[in-house]
Amino acid sequence: MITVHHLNNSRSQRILWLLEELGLPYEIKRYTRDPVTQLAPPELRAVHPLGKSPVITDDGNTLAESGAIIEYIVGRYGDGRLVPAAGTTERLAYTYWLHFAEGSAMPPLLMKLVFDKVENAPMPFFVKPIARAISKNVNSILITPNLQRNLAFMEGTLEKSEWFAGAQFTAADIQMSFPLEAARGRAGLDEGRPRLMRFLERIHARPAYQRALAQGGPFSLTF
Ligand SMILES: N[C@@H](CCC(=O)N[C@@H](CS)C(=O)NCC(=O)O)C(=O)O
Repeated sequence: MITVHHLNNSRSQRILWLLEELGLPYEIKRYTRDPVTQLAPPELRAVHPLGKSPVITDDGNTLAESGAIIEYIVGRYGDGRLVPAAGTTERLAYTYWLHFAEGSAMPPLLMKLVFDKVENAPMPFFVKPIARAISKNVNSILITPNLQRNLAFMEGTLEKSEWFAGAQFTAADIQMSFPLEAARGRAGLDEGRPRLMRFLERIHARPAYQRALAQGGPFSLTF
């Protein structure tokens, strides 16, 4: 049986959702973020040296990295579900978006989170203007342009097809959900990108998404 090492309000929510979509049995071992730092507790490092979520254990295997976990579950237990057939253009798109989510979409979102925290962190009054100026610069030169380009690119993709890898819902959509939830929660994704907003509505309406929420606990990427 697959064990999902689940950190509350985190990327492991995607793995619960995938398992619910596939109707596979699993058990959850729960970990709670530090309420101040939001970091994972040290117990997660006993499962995998990096101590990040998600991690799964299954049949003697310990796997980290959402994309690798998704490939493992879909490849081993999916019976061809949630992945386009090999050799198709949809499969190429599937692989691309599976990697894009963590490789390209998440870095500017994470940078935004960090620099927003720097700007609002308690610090001596004479340091604040310097911290604000650095954060403003990084935001305007690096973070915002990359975020906006990524959002425009994703919006453009969903103008051409209903899901990221074509007409069918796939595990790449599950992987793409996290950066889009994060962009909605803390990086200004709004009705200016209607296709991305409809994507979020469609995934939220899926019964398996709802079942995964009930299993995983409150999920809100606004911090
Ligand atoms: N690229 C990795 C990122 C893993 C990651 O950063 N997970 C976050 C949760 S969303 C985490 O464990 N944060 C707590 C910490 O860094 O201590 C993946 O997709 O699995």
